[in-house]
Amino acid sequence: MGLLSGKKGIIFGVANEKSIGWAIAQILHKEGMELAFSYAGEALESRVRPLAESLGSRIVVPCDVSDDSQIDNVFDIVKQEWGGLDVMVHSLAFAKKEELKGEFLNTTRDGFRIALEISAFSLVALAKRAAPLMEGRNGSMVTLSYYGSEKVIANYNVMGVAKAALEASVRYLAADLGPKGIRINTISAGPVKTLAAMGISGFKQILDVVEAKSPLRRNVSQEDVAKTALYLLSGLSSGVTGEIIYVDSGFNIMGF
Ligand code: NAD
Ligand code: IMJ
Repeated sequence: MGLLSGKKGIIFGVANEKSIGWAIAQILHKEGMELAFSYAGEALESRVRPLAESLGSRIVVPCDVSDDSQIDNVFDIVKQEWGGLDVMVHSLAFAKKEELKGEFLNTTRDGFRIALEISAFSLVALAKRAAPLMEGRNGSMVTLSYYGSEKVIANYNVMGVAKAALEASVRYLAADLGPKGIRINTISAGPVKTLAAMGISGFKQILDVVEAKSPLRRNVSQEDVAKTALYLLSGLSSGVTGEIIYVDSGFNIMGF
């Protein structure tokens, strides 16, 4: 019997086999959970569907989180197929690539709106639809953040502001969802080589600094993050909500 046998979960934010969301999906599946996947656009269907099917998932639905009708459609399907939901994973972010270089001072109105809408508001929009399906089932939700929400990291720019909004949203959502028996937490992950880290100037240097300076003297893997997600999404963390759990080799605790 797995830790999650008979439970149902939905994952938002798998793009390919390197995605943090995919590592989380695999560990949840290993513990017996039945999974549904959403993908961001037609172009990603051919990547995500085979991955989902390899875990025996029957529900694979398009969902661009900037479109309320696509979000409604996902949860309509989940309700129809499963009648309820135990777990939701929000593992997505987006800012225009021009915003992820140079000075934060140059952030545009549109760049700010898009980054915050896709990367932070989407959690609120998804939680609003997931919550009614989780009532009476001790539901749990997890989202992914990064240290750039609290300290200035070169080039992270408006994504740092979006992650600050995401982390604050988790606290406010935790307060609203707690009385319904639903928990929500953030994992603040160290840098990981995924699609979201591709082409980011100075990324290799950041990996090197973590390896040299973090207490564990190594970078974290998608599997390191997934193991903490399993804890947060299972009954092992039954008393934990509204928190930020760092999976960063301890990098964030260090001063000079
Ligand atoms: P990834 O590129 O594999 O995942 C990002 C996902 O966001 C993709 O699946 C993409 O399709 C999705 N997405 C983008 N715009 C979307 C939209 N409009 N609608 C729906 N989905 C959309 O990269 P990843 O590193 O696995 O990122 C997952 C999460 O982890 C993100 O929140 C990211 O900020 C966070 N994170 C990543 C790192 C890192 O170094 N890779 C570190 C800390 C936190
Ligand atoms: C992203 C940009 C700048 C510095 C960065 C990152 N560092 C790390 C990341 C140091 C670790 C990765 N990260 C934590 C993210 O949240 C990435 C989000 C992201 C990445 C892209 C790249 C491609 C694109 N838009 C993006 N939007 C968000 O066009």
